[in-house]
Amino acid sequence: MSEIEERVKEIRDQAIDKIRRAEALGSLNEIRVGILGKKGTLTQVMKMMRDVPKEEKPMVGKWVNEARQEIEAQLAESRERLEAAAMNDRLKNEAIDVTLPAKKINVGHRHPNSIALEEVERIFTGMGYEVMEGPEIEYDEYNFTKLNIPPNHPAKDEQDTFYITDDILLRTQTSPIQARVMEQGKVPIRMIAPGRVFRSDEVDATHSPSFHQIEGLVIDKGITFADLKGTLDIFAKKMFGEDTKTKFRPHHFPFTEPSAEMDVSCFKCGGKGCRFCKGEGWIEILGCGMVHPHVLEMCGLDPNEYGGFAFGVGLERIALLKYEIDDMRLLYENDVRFLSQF
Ligand code: 2NL
Repeated sequence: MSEIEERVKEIRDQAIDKIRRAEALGSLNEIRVGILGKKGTLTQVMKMMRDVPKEEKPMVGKWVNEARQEIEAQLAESRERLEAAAMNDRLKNEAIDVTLPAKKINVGHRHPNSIALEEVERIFTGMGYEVMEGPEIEYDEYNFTKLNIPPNHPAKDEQDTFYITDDILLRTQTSPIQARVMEQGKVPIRMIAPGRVFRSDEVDATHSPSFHQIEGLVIDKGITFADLKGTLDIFAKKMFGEDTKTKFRPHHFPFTEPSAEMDVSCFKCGGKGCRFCKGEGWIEILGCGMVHPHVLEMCGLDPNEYGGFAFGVGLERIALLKYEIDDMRLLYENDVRFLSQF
């Protein structure tokens, strides 16, 4: 056997052995370069062809080509084996256990205020009312003056109202929304004005410096106190149950004349008197009245031509009653364990 033939066989045997024992795709490539690359062992033999006598060249070429083919076949086989192993490893490491319970999705819960507000809105929009909003930061003029609350009125005291400047404040009621709508002069008006209001109160079970109010306003020709009573009676029945009775007690508000407070028969005991209504049989729900002629005038309407009624109800008060919550502070803590009960 010639020296070249022996060298080729030796390269081939060593190569095939190395390739068989390769344990990673990376090292397999290094082995391939070491044999078949530019400076590879088998490539070196091919370069020796220059010195081989002419008649032997075909023979040497054949040995080298055969060795090359065997090496490449072994390379392909090993590559396949290593790729399969790598894939198996990945499948094992990245396996997903589809039998594991899914992660719980926390979707939260609507706030009792929001649920109660939506109900009030549904009742009044069902009677043709529009829902209108306005700014929380208001002019003194819209919050007080146009609502017939004069400069010396106790409600205007800094003890009760958050002032930003002498004539700008945080609204203490949502009536300024209605004053703004009246001022636009598009009559008749049937609207409710829900929103956040602010009063300089200490926090306790029934007070908060920031709470929510829903006011309502109807303006047209020939509106009477009977319209007020009928409308609010329907509201009470839809909100607290069809058996609910209403009672109107005289009251005073600067922006209405006459004014009243409306009670509903206790929806727990039906009016007999219980712990819930503190033995009264009645629960106070809202304030209302016929819009004061001064208010109409200051908002640009002619009181000889137009009139109407208005009312105001505390949203928290409705929510606390409806869901039998005994402390207003619970409504502001936003503890989902509390919220998800309603
Ligand atoms: C209450 C009393 C009330 C009004 C609000 C009102 C608004 C305009 C004109 C006249 Cl623009 N009145 N609003 C009327 C009577 C009572 O609220 O105790 N709310 C919690």
